[in-house]
Amino acid sequence: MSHNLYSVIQRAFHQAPDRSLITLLDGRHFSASDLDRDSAILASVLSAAGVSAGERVSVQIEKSWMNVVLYLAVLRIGGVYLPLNTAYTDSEIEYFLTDAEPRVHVCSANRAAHAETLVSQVSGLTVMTLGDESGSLFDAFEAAAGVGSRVDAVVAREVDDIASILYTSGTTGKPKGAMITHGNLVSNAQMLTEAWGYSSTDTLLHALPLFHVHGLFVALNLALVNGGPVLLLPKFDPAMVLEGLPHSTVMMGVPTYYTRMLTEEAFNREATAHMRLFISGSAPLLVETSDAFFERTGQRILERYGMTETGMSCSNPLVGERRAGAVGPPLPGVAVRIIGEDGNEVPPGEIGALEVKGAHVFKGYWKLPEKTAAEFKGEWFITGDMAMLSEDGYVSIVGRGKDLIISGGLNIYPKEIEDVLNDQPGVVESAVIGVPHPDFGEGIVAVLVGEASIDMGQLEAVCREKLAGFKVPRRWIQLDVLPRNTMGKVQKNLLRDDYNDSFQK
Ligand code: MLC
Ligand code: AMP
Repeated sequence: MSHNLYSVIQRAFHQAPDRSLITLLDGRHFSASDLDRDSAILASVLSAAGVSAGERVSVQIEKSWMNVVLYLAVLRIGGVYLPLNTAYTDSEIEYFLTDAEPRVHVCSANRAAHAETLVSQVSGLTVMTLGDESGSLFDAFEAAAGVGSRVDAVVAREVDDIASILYTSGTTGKPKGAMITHGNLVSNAQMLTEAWGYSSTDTLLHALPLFHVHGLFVALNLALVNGGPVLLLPKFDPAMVLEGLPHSTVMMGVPTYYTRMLTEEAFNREATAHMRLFISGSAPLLVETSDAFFERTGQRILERYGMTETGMSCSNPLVGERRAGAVGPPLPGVAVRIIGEDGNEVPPGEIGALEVKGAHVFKGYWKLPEKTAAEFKGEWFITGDMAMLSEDGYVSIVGRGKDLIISGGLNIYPKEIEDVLNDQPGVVESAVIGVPHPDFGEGIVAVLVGEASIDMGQLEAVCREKLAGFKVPRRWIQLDVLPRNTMGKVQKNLLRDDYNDSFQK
């Protein structure tokens, strides 16, 4: 029996081939049999381009229905899908491609020239472009359709075979590719189906990007394995969400989506009356946002917790108390434990390091066995989050053991920005911190030590060139020295206290 995720999705497609599964706001829609056929056609194009089982296909494109088809096509030929944030700069892309060595890189037309320059560094690489029904990959798809070329067979995969690599930064060094298996994705989709009562009668309002775990593996996979329709928005936009709500039953988002919806007067009980479930994750949902949402709509957002390496681990219950400020009990099949500084489990009510275990935990970091080993204790994965368990089994995420900023649901590792800043002339050292931000949850502040003549505008320009826009600090501070403890470690907590109000209006 094949454990290819596509086989699971295909079973749902076959149950209702004519059901409209992807609908766009402009009225275009695609049935289950359209997706099955189109992914078989695109699979033939990818195979002809030399992609075979286990090989990577990296993808940096705007969200579109063809993006969904491409994802399915890579799965069905047993390839490894490697999505990349559209905000990543050319230098960030260069790192990912040289590290992952994809056979095919699919990008938007405006990024192709740079990607082509990497062909000499990545052996066997082919660059193809894809827009919304345009680009060389789309042309090849149409040509293949015209001559009836398709690969219908779904390549058999084992539970442990890699379906996807998602890069996640780290507190030290360069981003690491998390190897996510077919077994991980199938188990996550199954446990979320059970926990959230998801079925083919649900319509998912899909506003998230398709290049991270939340939009791809939580939202899209859940709908696809259930054969449930998706209203695919090109991006998060409050007006589009308001348009889609009366036709949907479930929405998923990062907390910023919900705080932004609350600024819309039209977002009220009537607008949300057709919805059965709003889900939040990727960053902490403030109790005040949860309460304001409840007051406005009469619905309590269901908060869940996960990460790239594990998919989803905990969720508030569908039926029962959705506790604001907590992420709920572990999902079915997931074990959690909270470890104190002495290495032993702490009792309920005490804070410790959160570790998780289960079929949803990834296989390891691409080409980095030592880093993988360092983050596991046997089968237990060390999440890097600090948490607390209540007497009745609810987990609360109370902080991070890792030096990480989460802005608008996107992870930013200060080390990556500090490395760029520390390389600049005149900068002696830097500390990058996250402080409360009314829209993004956390905003980035750069604190620098260096020559009096440092030009902050110039530093910002360098960051913009090297780093994705969401990683560029928005506030700049210069100090004579950074506060340090007796061990010589920079005391970021003191800096966070001092600059806590940087983004308050
Ligand atoms: C965009 N910008 C951001 C930002 N997103 N700045 C800080 N944080 C962010 N998240 C900046 C851009 O650089 C640009 O500035 C300006 O905002 C406008 O860009 P935009 O693209 O038009 O912004 P907008 O559409 O408003 O996007 C904001 C957002 C988006 C919140 C809608 O970031 C988003 O959809 N976030 C969700 C990310 C996500 O999928 N997270 C899940 C990860 S998975 P400038 O100056 O550069 O022009 C995960 C695991 C789990 O964490 O548990 O789910
Ligand atoms: P990523 O590495 O992008 O997958 O992000 C995973 C991280 O996001 C986790 O390790 C947590 O720090 C954070 N996170 C995800 N969901 C939540 C949540 N509901 N509450 C608090 N933090 C969360």
